[in-house]
Amino acid sequence: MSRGLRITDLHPSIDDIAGDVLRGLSSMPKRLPSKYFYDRRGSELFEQICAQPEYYLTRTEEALLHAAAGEIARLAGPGACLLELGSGASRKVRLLLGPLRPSRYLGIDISRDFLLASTRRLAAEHPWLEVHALCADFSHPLQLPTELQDSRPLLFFPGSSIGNFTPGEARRFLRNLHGLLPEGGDLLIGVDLLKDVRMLEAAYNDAAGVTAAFNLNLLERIRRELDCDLEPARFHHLAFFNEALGRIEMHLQSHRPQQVRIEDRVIEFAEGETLCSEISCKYSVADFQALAASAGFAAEAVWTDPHQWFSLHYLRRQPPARLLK
Ligand code: AVI
Repeated sequence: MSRGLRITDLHPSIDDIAGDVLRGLSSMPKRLPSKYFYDRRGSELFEQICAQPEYYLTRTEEALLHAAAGEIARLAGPGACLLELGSGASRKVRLLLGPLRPSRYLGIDISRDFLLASTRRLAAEHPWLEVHALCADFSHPLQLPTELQDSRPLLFFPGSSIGNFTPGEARRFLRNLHGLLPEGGDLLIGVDLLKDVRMLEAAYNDAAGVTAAFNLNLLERIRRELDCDLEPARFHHLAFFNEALGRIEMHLQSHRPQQVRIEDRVIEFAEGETLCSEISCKYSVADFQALAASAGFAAEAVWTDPHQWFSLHYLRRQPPARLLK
């Protein structure tokens, strides 16, 4: 008998999306928040990206999780409450459930339909597990459902999604997680590492064009959900490594001069002008540990693959007194 699924829905409203899009497109240089990639189609395309031969991140992190699951279970102890940020298809967490035997699982994602489908599947496949779903934009401070507030949590944030924040934003985000976790709460986080530029750029320019479709789907979503005359076909995908900032940048580049009406505003694009749709920061192990320490998390363990492509960090929340100002 499945223990069923408990759902909390805090999906962003159309007004939130319109406000964010207009703010981003009115700024110089133009940008859009990458969290809006993940409508149903975007989440499906992201799953396809993860299977592309050039996108080494997913398979490398999964191999690390597989190898480290026993040690992770030992560090977390039995009966923890496993919370997953950006749970998507809840695939990676399956590698932990057997060894960890958590008392509860909470999947947190901004993509509502995708979250509900994947947590329903997880609940049906693991009848012994209490499964919760929280649809929320976790780039804002989170509140856990009340029934989970008294359990000992292990927060799982895989995929190097922390790289989609600037280092300053990442520090603020980690501080928010520090505030969310009780004393002794732990954080298991996947972080992509700096490496050869050609390999990094290939991962965001796959030969099958899936990343390009994922990037352009952001415009498709805006065209569909907001009152506007945006034409995705007038833009193309661009991804490159910014050496100075140690990050991949994804942009959408306008083929020609154009005016786009969104709600009651007109946005002008020059020929070749780009809007930045995502950054993906890459770290060294030491730099990431220093960032985590500045947000109140101490390194308990770190695993890397033999090529040093990807890292998995087990961090322990420190008491607030040790937080650096
Ligand atoms: C979710 N995030 C960690 C992915 C990344 O690699 O930054 C999103 C992505 N964008 C293009 N490909 C994958």
